Amino acid sequence: HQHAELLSSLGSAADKYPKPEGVVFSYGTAGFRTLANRLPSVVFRAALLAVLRSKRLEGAAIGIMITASHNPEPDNGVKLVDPAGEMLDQSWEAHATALANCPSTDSLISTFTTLAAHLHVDLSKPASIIYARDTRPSGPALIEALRGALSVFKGNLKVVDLDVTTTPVLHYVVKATNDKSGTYGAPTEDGYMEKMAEAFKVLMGSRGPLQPLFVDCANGVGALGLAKLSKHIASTLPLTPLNDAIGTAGALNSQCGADFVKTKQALPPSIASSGILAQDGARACSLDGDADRLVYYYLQDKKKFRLLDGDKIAVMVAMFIRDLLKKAKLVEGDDALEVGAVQTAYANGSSTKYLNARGVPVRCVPTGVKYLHHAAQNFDIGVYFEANGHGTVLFSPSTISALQSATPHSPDEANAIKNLLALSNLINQAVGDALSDMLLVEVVLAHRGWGAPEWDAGYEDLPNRLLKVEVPDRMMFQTTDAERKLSHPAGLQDLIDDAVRKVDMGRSFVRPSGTEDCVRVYAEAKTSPEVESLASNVSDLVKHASGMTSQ
Ligand code: G16
Repeated sequence: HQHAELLSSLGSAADKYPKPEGVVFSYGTAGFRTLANRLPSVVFRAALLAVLRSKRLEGAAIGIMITASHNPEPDNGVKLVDPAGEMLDQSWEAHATALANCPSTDSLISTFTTLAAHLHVDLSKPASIIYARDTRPSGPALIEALRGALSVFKGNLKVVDLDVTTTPVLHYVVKATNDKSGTYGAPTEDGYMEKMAEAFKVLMGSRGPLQPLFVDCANGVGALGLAKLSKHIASTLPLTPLNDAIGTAGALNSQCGADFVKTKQALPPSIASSGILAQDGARACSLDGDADRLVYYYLQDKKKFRLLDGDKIAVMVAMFIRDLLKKAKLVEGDDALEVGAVQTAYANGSSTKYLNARGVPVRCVPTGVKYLHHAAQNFDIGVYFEANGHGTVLFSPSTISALQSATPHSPDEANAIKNLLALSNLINQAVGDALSDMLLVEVVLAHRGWGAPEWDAGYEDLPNRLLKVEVPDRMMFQTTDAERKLSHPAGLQDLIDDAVRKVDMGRSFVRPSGTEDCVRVYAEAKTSPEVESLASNVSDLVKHASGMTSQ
């Protein structure tokens, strides 16, 4: 009887959010992402799945984030967060896709019922949902659709609305809410800021105040997070927000933000024209639209743009942590702890070579935080960053216990252990966070006594180019070998290999984007002219294979 009532109220609620005709949805690299006006039904159905998952997991809190991160303002998206603060378990992505594509309310109800049975979900169990959105103008309407779905479950559902906040804050709150030990931190945005600020103070000790840091907020929700964080740490690290116009229509991610800087390999025009980076020792960083990506940059000799991307962050952080482990006498013998790095095919060849040469093991996985995160969990301390600035550092539970119970034999050892533990509190253990990563970078620079140029001097990036090619059907491009090779269309990989062989130190790969309707082409080579020609040749091959050109 109860179930019949539930399904009937589900039917009436779902009628308000019909699936648009002629669109096929797919749970991609970071959930569903497309034009916002296509998404109300998708958000409604994603919320249904979140409730099923929570019920299946004995009422553990599941997160729902409404964001399209780096995508243009007219887009939006929805993704689900698992109880440990990680991305939705991959085996459930297909269920999200199935619900999203049901053509009618009837088929939605029957798919929902089938899924509940197949997944052994007891619908009478309690559930708990935590949700948030970024600053996109389309957010409130999508939140309405989300609430429409949650309203179906009435009293048996606990709901926390975090309102407008960053993606990493949502992940943190989900993790902290489900943390039975009660040691991870208070499950609120304030709790998160306090936890980070406290760890930052321990790590900085008597260092600072530092020179002000310019922070490009991509005109997105990071501006709000930055202002909150700033209250806690401004006396040590003064932060100057740039591109923080969250209320200006069309401004989000436009000509600014981490994706713009990384892809264009240039300053946001607003920063270039302001001249602020010509000051002595000036450094700046860019967040993306939901503040989970970070890249740094500065002007060499006050003129030349130099990018310090996710690879540069990974290398600096991995070497810093390894040095702390050495100081703590934890790199040899039975107690040895290993630092490893996880990258994707986009990692600059020079960064991989640098890490390999210094004995840091490196694994390559497909694009997407979900893949990097899981691979990083196989190391005692796993440093994972995508070149585009997504990343974090994971400390395994046994590493934390080993650090907590280690007996130092000197003040230096004690200090190193204290700093390693503080790092595990500073760095978001659920997902990469631009703000947490920014504090991490500043801590390492302060400990090393470096400015941006000294950090940059570690290795020289191979010239590289990332292009987008809009094709009629991006799904005809299928990859293998952690996206480094194409398996389909047949024969295309051989042509790419031929193009690569024509340039010195060449490398190139092609993959369909999981967040935008395009194919991405990456190329690197010894010189800029060679990389430009390689990228353009491979793009031409892609267009030809798509039937867009005749030769
Ligand atoms: C998302 C994912 C990232 C990925 C990026 C681009 O980032 O979380 O792991 O690198 O999309 O993916 P693709 O090349 O498949 O479009 P964000 O910042 O947009 O959430």
